[in-house]
This record gives sequence, C-alpha cells and structure tokens, in this order.
Amino acid sequence: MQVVATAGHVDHGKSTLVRALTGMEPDRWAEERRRGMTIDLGFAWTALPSGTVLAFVDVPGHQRFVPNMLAGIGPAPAALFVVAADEGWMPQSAEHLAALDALGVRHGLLVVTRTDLADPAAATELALAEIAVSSLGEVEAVAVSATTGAGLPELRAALDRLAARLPVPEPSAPVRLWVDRAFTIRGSGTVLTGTLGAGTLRTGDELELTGSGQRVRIRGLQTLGTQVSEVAGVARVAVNLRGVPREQVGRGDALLTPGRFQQTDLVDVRLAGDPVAELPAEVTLHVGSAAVTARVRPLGADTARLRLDRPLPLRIGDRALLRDPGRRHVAGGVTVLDVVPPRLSRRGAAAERAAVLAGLDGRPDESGELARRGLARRPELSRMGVTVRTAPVAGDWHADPAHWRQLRRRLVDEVTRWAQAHPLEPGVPVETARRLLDLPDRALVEALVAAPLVSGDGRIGRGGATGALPEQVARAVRRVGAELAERPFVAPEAARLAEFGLGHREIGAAVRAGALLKLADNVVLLPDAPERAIRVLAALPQPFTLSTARQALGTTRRVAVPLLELLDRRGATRRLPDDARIVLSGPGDR
Ligand SMILES: Nc1nc2c(ncn2[C@@H]2O[C@H](COP(=O)(O)OP(=O)(O)OP(=O)(O)O)[C@@H](O)[C@H]2O)c(=O)[nH]1
Ligand SMILES: [Mg+2]
Repeated sequence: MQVVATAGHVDHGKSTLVRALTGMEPDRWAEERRRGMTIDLGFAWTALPSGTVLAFVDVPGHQRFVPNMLAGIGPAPAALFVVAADEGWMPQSAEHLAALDALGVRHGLLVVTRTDLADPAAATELALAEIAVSSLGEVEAVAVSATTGAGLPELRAALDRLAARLPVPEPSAPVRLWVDRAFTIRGSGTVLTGTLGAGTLRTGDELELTGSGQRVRIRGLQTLGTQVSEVAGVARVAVNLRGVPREQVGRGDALLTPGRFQQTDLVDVRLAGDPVAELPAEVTLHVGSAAVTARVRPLGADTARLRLDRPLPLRIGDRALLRDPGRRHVAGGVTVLDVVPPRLSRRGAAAERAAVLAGLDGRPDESGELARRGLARRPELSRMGVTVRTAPVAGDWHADPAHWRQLRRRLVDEVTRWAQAHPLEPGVPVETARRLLDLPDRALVEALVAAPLVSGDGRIGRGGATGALPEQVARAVRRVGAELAERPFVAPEAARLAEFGLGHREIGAAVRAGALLKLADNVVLLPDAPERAIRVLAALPQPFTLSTARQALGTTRRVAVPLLELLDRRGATRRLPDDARIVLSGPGDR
C-alpha cells in the first residue's frame, strides 16, 4: 500500500476526483456535503491496475482549513496536486505547494481537472513551472475530467508509476503514528487512525502515547476496513487501544515505539524559507498531524531555537513547517538539528551555539553528538535518532574519545592533588572524585581508573609508593627507625608510638609510603625486618619452636607471633604439625 495526500485550491475538484477514483466518499461530514466543501480530512482507497493499493488522504482547500490540510500531508509521503483547468493557479495552490516544499515532500503528480470546462494547457504549464522549483521537482501531469471520466485511465496508470517510485520504508523502523482521528466504537473503546509512515504495528504491541506518556496496548488493528494482526508502513491504519479514554487522545498525538523518540519542547532547527530575523516571535509549528505554538529565538542567519507549547516526539532530521497564523502564511520549513539542546545561560552562549548549528545538517551522527556532548547514555542517543555503534565506556554510557582521555588526565591530576592535600588518606573516595570531575555517574569514575591510578575500597589512589610523607610523620618514622636500628624486632609499645605522634592514620600513611611494616595493630617494624629475621632464624637448628625464635630475635610474643605468621604467609618459613617451624629459603631468595 501507498498513501498520497491531495493538495490544491478550494473547489478545484480534489474530493470529486478521489470519489471518481475510489468510489468512496471522502467528505465524511453532513456539513461538508451540504456546503459542497471539504472541512476536514477524508479517507478513501482503490486498487491500481498493477494491484497496488493506493490510499488517499483528501484535504480541504479552503484557506480557513489549512491547519487540517497540514495534518493530512504531514505524515504522507506523496502528493496528488490538483489544479482546475478553468481557474488555474490560485492562492491556496501556492500555499499548499509552499507547505509541501517546506515539509520536503519529494514525490507527487499534477492533475489538471475540470478539463470539460476549459483547455488544460495554460493551467498545466504554469502549475508544472511552479511545482518544478519546489521539493517535488519535475512531476508528471495528467489532464482529467472527473465528470466525464476523461483521462482517468491515464491517471490510474500515472498513479501506479508514482507508487512504484515511492521509497519502501524499513518495516523494523521505530513507529511514530501521528493520530489524525480518534473516535469510540461501542464495545471496543477508543480507535485512533493515522498514516503509518514506517515500522510495523502488531496486535498486542505495547506503545507509548504522547502527552501522558502512558503505555498502551494494541487491542485491534485495521487497515482499509479490514481486521489484521500486523501492518507495516506505508499504510492507513486504525488502532483500537485498550484502556485509553477517548478524551485523552486526539489529532496531533502520536503512538510511539517506546524509548525511540525524544519528547521535547525545546529544539534547535535550520529554517529554509523566510529569513529567521523576519519570523514573528510566535509561530505555529506543524509536524506530522500536530500543530503547536512555538516561540522563536533566532540564533544564526538560518538557525533558531524553538520553545514549543507542549512536547512533541521529535528526532534529529525531522522536517516540520512554520506557519505565521496572523499573516496566514507558510513561513518556511525547518529541519530539526538538536532535540536535546544545551541551555544558553552564559554570556556568549547563543553565538557559540549558532556556530555549532552552522555545522550541523540534520543527519544523526554518533561521533558528532558525542563530540558535542562529551558523554551520553545510549537510550538518550537512540531517542535522538542516532544509531549507536561505539562500545560503552561504562554501563550504557558512551563517550567522545578525546573527552574521555581528557577526563582520565584530569582524574590523575585530581587524585595527585588530593593526595598532597590529604597525605594520610589512602586515596580519594570515588564519590569525591565524581564531584571533582563533575560527572553524572560513579560508574564513569571507576571506568576512568587506569595506570598509574588504582582503586579499591571505594577509593582511588596512585599505585605504588605514594611519595613523600608529611614532615611530621617522616620525623616520627625516623625516630622509630632509630630505635629499631639497634633492636630491630623490639616494636615500640603503643604508648611510645603515640608519644611520637604516630596514630592509626599516620601509621597507615607510613606503611603505604613503604616506610614502616605493620604486623598488627600498633605493632610496627622497619620494612626490612622479615629479611633480617630469616637470617637469624636460618642460623638456628631446624626445626625451631616459637620460644626459641622469640629468644633468638630478642623480642616478645607480641612481635614474634605475627612476624612468624607473616613469614609463613610469604613462604619463607613453614609451620609443622607440632607447631615448630623450619626456614624454607635463605635471605634474599624469596
Ligand atoms: N465540470 C466539472 N466539474 C467538476 C469536476 N471536478 C469537480 N467538479 C466540481 O467542482 C466543484 C468542487 O469540487 P470538489 O471536489 O468539492 O472540490 P475540492 O477541491 O474537493 O474542494 P475543497 O475540498 O473544498 O477544497 C464541485 O461542484 C464539483 O462537482 C470536473 O472534472 N468537471
Ligand atoms: Mg474537497
């Protein structure tokens, strides 16, 4: 199936043509039929000679109903441009063409109708010239009379050629179904209709409804009046939802694949059309079937920031249209450049932003987004429309490589500076480092730790000796060292250590600096004590008892017990079943 929207000036014969092609009535309302004028969107379909089914979204031509017209062409991939032979190019011909051009619609067909009333040559020539300079470019033209039926077979053939040229969208693409109608069916609940541009809908699927953000489940699905279990875009669809009150949804809402669209009320855009400086402060943004008021903040010559009255599900690269509702005039088309733009609070930020936007083209690009953001979470990137290909740096975080290297350098600097300011601490707490680097997640800090940094116990320090001890501690260590020089295994008593000013933290720092060896709480020796002990013990008759060792080392059980246990652990001695020990290795060859 393919979908085309009609376009053209009021009364030029759009609905009559759709009726003639499909045998269906596009004017759904009694009022429309009474007034002989389309007010709101109409829907009809037919099978073309090739078998391809073509659905029509018939739009109103009257100037008052341009917003309805835009809701119809917004999600449609192609246009059937209708011009009456007897009237020729008219104001809403021009406005509808401007709208199609602003939205970047690239496929279409010109139909010059009412050829029973006038020669189509002049109208055709002018219309083709106007259309040629729009996004539609060169199109085929067909002359018809819906009244006599002349030209209709040629039109059907031309529609077949058009349908064959239309791109076939990815069935696996995320769904964004813009709602153009909502109604209730007794016993079934709320039904939404729309033009499905891409992706696949299945009964039972869970989708996200814009506005409330509510998760909803598809209870029933129809296309072209037939119940189906699955339908892929492009298609006209009617979706029956479970548990959604009718008042909660309407035109301009959308049904979304969860997590794949950024609902945003702030977007940076590039404008094609009127110069940004000439835009009124408030415009209406039309995208899909939605229309919202937007406040314009010009940034560059053709770029601006739009603050929307309500959030819309947008992605990078989306096309939208700006209309000046006061002057009833299509002000231009916009391409969405950023759906999560940075705040512009600093002085000069707007000019900087304009420079950034000047380099963007609306194509989602992972490395560019990461370069501008430094860090981003994967779900955030996919909601922008970015396909994520790089490996995460931590969890679902992705980083710009240069930014990541810089963070790593900064972490080394911060850890070094912090160690100097807190010489007795075993390293920076991870949370402190996170705040120092202003990172959003501790997992990022942990992922940044690499040589020469090491982490453990929730702290980050430099590996190896931590360098200079504070002078006070160094002096105390020297005094302990002087005492131990003479009697290397007589560890100073706790009171003596306290006298020197060596508390828990100071001892910890001295041990990390490699200046002391800690055997147990408040039991410290010089770092070479184990080597010296082995030398003494190796000279004893083997095996030897704890008591013999204690005497040979000239110390007490307070030192001898943990020292021998340390030697056991290091494999320098072995404890035998009877509690005696033997020396396994000589000094130096451990
Ligand atoms: N003679 C003749 N009259 C036509 C032809 N096509 C449409 N008309 C008449 O033109 C008038 C307008 O036709 P519509 O189909 O309602 O026009 P429309 O473009 O849908 O109008 P809006 O939806 O209001 O913009 C009607 O009176 C039609 O009968 C045609 O090929 N020949
Ligand atoms: Mg009509």
